Amino acid sequence: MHSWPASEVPTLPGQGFPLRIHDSATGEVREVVPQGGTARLYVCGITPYDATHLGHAATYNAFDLVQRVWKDAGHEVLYVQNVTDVDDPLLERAVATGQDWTALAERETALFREDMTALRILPPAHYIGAVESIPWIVPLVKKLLASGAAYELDGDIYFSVDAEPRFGEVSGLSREAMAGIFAERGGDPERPGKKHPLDALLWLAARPGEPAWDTELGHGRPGWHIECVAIALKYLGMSFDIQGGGSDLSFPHHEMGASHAQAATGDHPYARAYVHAGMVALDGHKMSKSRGNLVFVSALRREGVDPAAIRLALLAHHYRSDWEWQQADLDAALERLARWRAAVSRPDGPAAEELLARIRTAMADDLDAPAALAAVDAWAARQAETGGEDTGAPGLVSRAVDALLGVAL
Ligand code: 5CA
Ligand code: ZN
Repeated sequence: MHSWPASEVPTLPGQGFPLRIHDSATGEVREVVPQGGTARLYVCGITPYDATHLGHAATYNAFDLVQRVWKDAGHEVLYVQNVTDVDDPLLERAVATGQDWTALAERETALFREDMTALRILPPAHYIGAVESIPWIVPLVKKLLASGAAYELDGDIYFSVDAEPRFGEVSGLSREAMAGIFAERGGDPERPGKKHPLDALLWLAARPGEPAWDTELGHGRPGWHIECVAIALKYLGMSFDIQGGGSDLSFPHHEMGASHAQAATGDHPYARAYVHAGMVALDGHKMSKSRGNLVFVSALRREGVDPAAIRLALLAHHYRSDWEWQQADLDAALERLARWRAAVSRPDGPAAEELLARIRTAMADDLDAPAALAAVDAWAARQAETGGEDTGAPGLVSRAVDALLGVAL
């Protein structure tokens, strides 16, 4: 499916630093230096049954920063994202609201693109739906069946977690901890006949009233994890640099994805780093479509809120922290935006180059956006005092804030 338009990324003098980022698999912040110039990034996309909320926006903002740091360090970025345009929650919402599931998915995906464009989130080069990826899913599942890593149960096909000795390396969870959250996150540990309670669905035989496709695996539809694996392997191949998403995807989704891919290819690792953004909450609970405690990006935009302020509100929290959205976040961001805009309307002054270095240092250090914001704040305060001294290189700060933080001043 089509992606969304890219906002231009201004070029900056000199070069940024290599990205150091937290990898869930090792639990460490370490350098992830793309091999061969092109950085390869896969970020899990939305399940389009509801509009983009601020939790989604925070997660996509985090991985947008990854792209910006890599570009600034001189890398090309090959970025791929999926749309889970057929899955249980989408089908359930369509039935509950009397809508056609394809129309629902198309409408919400279109709204997501608009929100991403407004927030200046750089688009993926390949934006791929689950339905589109069925032709690549089928041979992958066949391969897993042939090698004994998958098995059939009443027409459905499961991945056998015992087939991949490294199962558990992404999330680092114990089997007990996994058992506790598997069911909450789409798993079916209780189903009789499974070889292991944690085995995950690769293929679902057609259920009455649900969409299904005729394939060599029978009449049915794909499971969730294999969708992302098929898309990532098609466009990025094994050992791509970063598999990204919110922390709720660490297990089972990214754990299963790594195991599916490693079992299917015999190669390791699936991704060189697994990076997870924190959860944004509202009223004491993680914002979630199922709970309905949501603030929509599109609703804020309709109220006339400048998307640059929404983005600044997100940037004020470190991408790995869990935090709760408050109106005060937006008020502070609007005030900061006004302050920065006033500051860049004057000549940059001699401290602009130093500020660029400080933003670069902060962002390359596990995407420390709050530190970058503090550096710009300090510079803006000095501007307000000195009135800005004309050093003949205007616009560096606004270009740096745009290129590295995605905020247009
Ligand atoms: N389609 C799957 C991934 S393949 C999915 O998880 N879709 S989603 O619409 O539920 O979430 C899309 C992305 O937003 C995921 O990376 C998810 O981790 C992230 N996300 C969901 N809720 C929140 C939240 N409250 N805070 C931060 N990120 C969130
Ligand atoms: Zn995914």
